[in-house]
Amino acid sequence: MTVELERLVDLDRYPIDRPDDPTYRRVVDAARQGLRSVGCAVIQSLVRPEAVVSLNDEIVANKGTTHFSTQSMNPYFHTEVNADFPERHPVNTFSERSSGFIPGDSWLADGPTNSLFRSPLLARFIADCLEEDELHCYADPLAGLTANILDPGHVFAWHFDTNDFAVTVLVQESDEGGLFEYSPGIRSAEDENFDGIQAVLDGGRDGVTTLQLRPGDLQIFRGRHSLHRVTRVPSGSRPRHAAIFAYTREPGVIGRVTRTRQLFGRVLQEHLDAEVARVRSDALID
Ligand SMILES: O=C(O)CCC(=O)C(=O)O
Ligand SMILES: [Fe+2]
Repeated sequence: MTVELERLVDLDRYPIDRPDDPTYRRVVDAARQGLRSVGCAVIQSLVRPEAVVSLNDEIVANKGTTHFSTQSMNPYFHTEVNADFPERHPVNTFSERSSGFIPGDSWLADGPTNSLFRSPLLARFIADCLEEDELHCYADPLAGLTANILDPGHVFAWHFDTNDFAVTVLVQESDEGGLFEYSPGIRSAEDENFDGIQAVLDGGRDGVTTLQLRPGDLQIFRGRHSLHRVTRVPSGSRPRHAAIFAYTREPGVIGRVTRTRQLFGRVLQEHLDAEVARVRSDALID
């Protein structure tokens, strides 16, 4: 028995089960506005406070399965110098990513986190916000449903996502730091904008926004074109926990072997098989 949606989501405030309700339209219109203008929408307190506690309990229970890793990476998740590019260039600018991911195969099939992620009503609502006909849960068995764990001292470097959209629920905020920052639409499928990216990597704040997120907020984010990071959680702070729900336009999309190993420390047979016949949606360097 999965957890019922009404126990997880405040359906009076957010009637995602009733798309004809005027409130539904208002919420979707506001989200579309945010996504069109800055590639980001926050649905505040979508998750009920009691459910936030359940989600956090589940994260704490699964925390032992977290794959923590520290690496120095460029915004494209590469860790090696590329001699085809100059030294001072985003491809050759590396910074620290130190966080951990609870992998997709850790969650109970019918626990609160999976129940929310796999709710067809939530997927339709998110598709509506993104002006997509339909969205599918990212089929990657490890990266589809994850939690990003930033323990004290951790930081998540500036990067672009390789999946089209990400949906995040902040479950536990850190006492300090752990802030989500982004530079909306800094690149596009046609323009890598390496100069603009380099400026942000060098500490420039032009075009950079810090998001005010509270536990229970649902964030819909187009991370393919918007450079983003999570700032360092200082030592002595509570850890930052965020559940990450990944969706794709096409069904059956699986992540790359190298990237999967980087984030989870292992791959499954599905990843090896998918490497042969992979679905790609654009020609960006990664
Ligand atoms: O933890 C977050 O809020 C987002 C982290 C992130 O950008 C990612 O996992 O790609
Ligand atoms: Fe990201």
